Amino acid sequence: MIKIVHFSDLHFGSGERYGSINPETGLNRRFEDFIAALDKPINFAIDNKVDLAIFTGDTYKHATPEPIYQREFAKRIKKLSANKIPTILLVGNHDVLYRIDGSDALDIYSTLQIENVTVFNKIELKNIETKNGTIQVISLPHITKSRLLAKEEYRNLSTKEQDQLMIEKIKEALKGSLEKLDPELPAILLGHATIETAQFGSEQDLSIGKVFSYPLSFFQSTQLEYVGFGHIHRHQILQEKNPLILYAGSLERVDFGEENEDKGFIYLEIDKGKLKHEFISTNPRKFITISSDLTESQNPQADLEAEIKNKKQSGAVIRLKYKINEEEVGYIDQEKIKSILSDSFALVIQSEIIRKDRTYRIAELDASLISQPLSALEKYLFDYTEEERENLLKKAKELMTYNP
Ligand SMILES: [Mn+2]
Repeated sequence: MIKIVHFSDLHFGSGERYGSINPETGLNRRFEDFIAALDKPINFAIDNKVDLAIFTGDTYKHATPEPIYQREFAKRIKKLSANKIPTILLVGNHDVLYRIDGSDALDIYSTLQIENVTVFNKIELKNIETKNGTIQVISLPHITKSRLLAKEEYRNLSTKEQDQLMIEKIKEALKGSLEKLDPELPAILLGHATIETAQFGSEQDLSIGKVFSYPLSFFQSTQLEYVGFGHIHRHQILQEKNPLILYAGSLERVDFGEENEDKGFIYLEIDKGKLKHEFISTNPRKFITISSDLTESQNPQADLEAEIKNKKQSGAVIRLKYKINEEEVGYIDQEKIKSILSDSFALVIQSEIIRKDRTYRIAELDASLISQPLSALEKYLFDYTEEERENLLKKAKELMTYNP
């Protein structure tokens, strides 16, 4: 039996707008969250002495990461290597620079030939040796046009035709790899891409890009034990068995779009013809939206406080949204609200002020009344009490006839 940990879409450097600098470490506190999230699969792999660790791409926010992001990732890869856990790094779209040199953010691990680390940056079939036997790995990293197509091949094609040509070529390459598989040994396919039937999370924010998608049928080969993908941040299972096809999902939340998505990694036990899998949560930072419509409220402050106390959780990133009538804005004590929420990890307050628009309700108040200002005023004051209206009209008359 081969034990595997599969994690994906780390994106160091993302989501930091909800973090402040920790003065003790000098690091953004959200970056510290992302590091802690990465430590979960790494430590799990070491504690459980797994046979193989897999990362399916998107290491950083960009392919030109700051040294601090590189260092913290490298430390963890070094840890796996030092514990003699074979580790696969598959190149994702955020790891690639769109340049002709074909370099990527994971290159350094193959260039330095880190022991027990294998980088996959093209479609290929490789045998990985583990302490419990050989496993065959077919890789489908993020594919760039310039790597796959010769210029003369696509020069005269539309973008759609180019994509079609690429998909055809990739299909052929995958078929070639599948045909070469040894049926006696377990086989897995690892990818970083969009599969047609997958559901997106909120990663549009991370410029997931206009990358084409593959039909699920490309991966429905019974020669495979497991198909593990990265790219889409929402963990999801696309096919339960023969083979199991899934997205591991990302390790931490980036924004409120992921409020209701759990984050984690995959633990697998593979025997030829048998497979067990489990999603293990990283217990990502909580994101909580508290919404309150106070436009009908008799006591906006009290109602808002009640709603906050009902939903708040200490240590969460809180987004407080409330809707309030313009004339009641002054009843909200912002400082008190902030102090109630002072144990939040981060706080965003968004108030929507409903302005009373009088004109739209007063149909008769039109240009014909220009020569009769007092009648116009009377109509304008339609929602005042009788007494107020008489008072105001009296004052208006006084003003109009005022003669110093
Ligand atoms: Mn990606």
